[in-house]
Amino acid sequence: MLFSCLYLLYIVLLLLLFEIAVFNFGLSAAIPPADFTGFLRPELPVSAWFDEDHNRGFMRVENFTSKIYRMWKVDLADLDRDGTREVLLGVWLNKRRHDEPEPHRAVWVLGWDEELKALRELWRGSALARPLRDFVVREEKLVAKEKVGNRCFETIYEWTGFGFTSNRRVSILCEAK
Ligand SMILES: [Ca+2]
Repeated sequence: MLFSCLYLLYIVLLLLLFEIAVFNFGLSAAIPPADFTGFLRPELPVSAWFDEDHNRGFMRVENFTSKIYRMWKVDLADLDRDGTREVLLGVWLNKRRHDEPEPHRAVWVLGWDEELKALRELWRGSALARPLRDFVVREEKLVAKEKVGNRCFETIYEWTGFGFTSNRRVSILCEAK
């Protein structure tokens, strides 16, 4: 049942993708409002659409349409401070880790490729240091909400160019969800 629902959603998204492709060729198509909008730079708007369960989706930047990701969140941060924001993509992964049932949440980083005019996957981390529950962007940094057992933490991650390193972690109250 679950799989048939997921398959149906997958097809619906593919159809959406097709509609958007048609739109690009100047034909009319109804595009639902994006679930996320932002800017890589003022002239580079980003939009993202999610399925009903918020577990799959895709992004658009200019004329580029990404593939469908098993994604649960999109945010933007200029991690390397070069003036163009990167995409922080919350994804579901099946890869096993010792401290979490699968699937689990992870964050990937996508960057805008000026030559290809496309989003490119810069970093596909299998996991951060601790089980991830959510993340936000603060001062162009990734701030992860993590949970270990019954304890919750907020960890600030710095981008190294090849991945993240965490240098500050504080205990926080666990949210109900
Ligand atoms: Ca950047």
